[in-house]
Amino acid sequence: MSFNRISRRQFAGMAAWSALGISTKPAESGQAGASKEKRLPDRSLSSGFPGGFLWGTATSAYQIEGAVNEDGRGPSIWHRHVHTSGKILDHSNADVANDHYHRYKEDVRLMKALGVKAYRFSIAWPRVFPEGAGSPNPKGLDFYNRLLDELLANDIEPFATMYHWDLPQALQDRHGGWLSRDTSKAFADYAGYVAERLGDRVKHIFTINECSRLVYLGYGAGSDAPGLELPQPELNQVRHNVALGHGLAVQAVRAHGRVGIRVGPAENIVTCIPAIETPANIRAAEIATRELNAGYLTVMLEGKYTDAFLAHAGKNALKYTAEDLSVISSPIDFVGLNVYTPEHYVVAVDNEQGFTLAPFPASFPYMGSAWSKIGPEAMYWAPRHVAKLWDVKSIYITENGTSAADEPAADGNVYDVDRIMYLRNYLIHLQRATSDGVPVLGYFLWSLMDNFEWSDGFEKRYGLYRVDFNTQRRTPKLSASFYRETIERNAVV
Ligand code: PNW
Repeated sequence: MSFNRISRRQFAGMAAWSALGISTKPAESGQAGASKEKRLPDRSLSSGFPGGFLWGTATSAYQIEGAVNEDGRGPSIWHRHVHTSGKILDHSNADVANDHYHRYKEDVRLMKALGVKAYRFSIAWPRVFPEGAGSPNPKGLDFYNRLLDELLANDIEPFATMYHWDLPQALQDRHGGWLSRDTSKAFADYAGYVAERLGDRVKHIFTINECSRLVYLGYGAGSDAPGLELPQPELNQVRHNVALGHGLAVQAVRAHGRVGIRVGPAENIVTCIPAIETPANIRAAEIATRELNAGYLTVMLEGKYTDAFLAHAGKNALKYTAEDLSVISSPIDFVGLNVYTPEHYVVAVDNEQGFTLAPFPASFPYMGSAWSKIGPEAMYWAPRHVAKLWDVKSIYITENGTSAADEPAADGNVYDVDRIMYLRNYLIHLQRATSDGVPVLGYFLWSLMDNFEWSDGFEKRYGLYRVDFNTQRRTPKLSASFYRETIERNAVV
């Protein structure tokens, strides 16, 4: 029975690919024959990416898995938030979402059809420890065992994120979530446990996804779970505890994972772009990058808070020890960067801080989400600043992508040429970075498929595959073909 269901879906998927004029053969098996060679443009080598550049897609657990009550999973703060806060745009929840928990094999086939060689996913902490700490739930971990086996059988390398915002509700109830360093410690215990059990197959681990967003939107603005609006002193402490959780998890992964396991953060750095690329503006943008990321990447990589950051915190300054700072700055193997948008255009000025942030004109262009300004240069400057400021030798772009209106055309296809425009331009800047020697090793496109977009519910679509949430049917958008071609040629197309 399940065979019939799968093959029907598979067939539907294949039909959709061919409607878009794409061969359904997996890219890597399609050895370029003579006729195929002919249609390749005559590109100079400089337009390509380095050999071995890793192409991937990304998702996160709560946004796709569904099955929130299955196999002993405990509730998360997001489960509570969507069911009680009234803050989700379309009043939806992710109880089912993409039903990936049951359809993961089909979803791995979608990846395979794109030709990606890597997949970044997150592990749901409340599946593994339903109470956040204490007794583990082997059935919850088993889902990731099945997923890993399926990925590896398809030659797709797994990159696991330990925390993509779905904190076990029990830890929120017990000690206010990240307001307490008990949560930082529980996070490290969970990360060590997972590294020990999955480390035979997962070689790359990201600790926390976007510390800055979970702190600000979850505990400051209150739009994300747990929906709190804490005053500044507490918010500072939450931020510090999250950074501490990152550092403790780095240590736990090394202590419990196999020799050679690699670990680092996945941060949405505040990207500062030199408004005009003069040496003075470039220097000013570097200074701004260091200061505006002081509570996150800067302290993780330098082991200290900057003077300006501490002065700004003033009487709200946080409580921490020298030992905390050395934990937070535990050596990492790579930096993951989520790059979506240019936060600031910087101009050098002769003031105390050495820079000014240009105001955004009302005419500045945006993509589909309220915050998503279009600034492809962010994809060049974010990794370049990180490499230059902190001498980081390995960088992954852990997320990049966009929401778009994605209306199916009369023929049923989604011709998302705006998403393609966005991706092409960001990738041109990524290519500029790699050819300048910026050590970016791989790129994970957000997202494999449309999914639950947090407080925007299902109203914003980020996928290469369109998902009909009534039927769970996945259909490739035109951008899926764009990405597949890019991967196949290892060059921007
Ligand atoms: C990321 N910004 O969030 C998250 O990691 C994903 O879970 C999410 O689905 C994706 O991007 C798309 O939103 C961000 O304001 C949210 O710059 C906001 C920003 C950046 C990233």
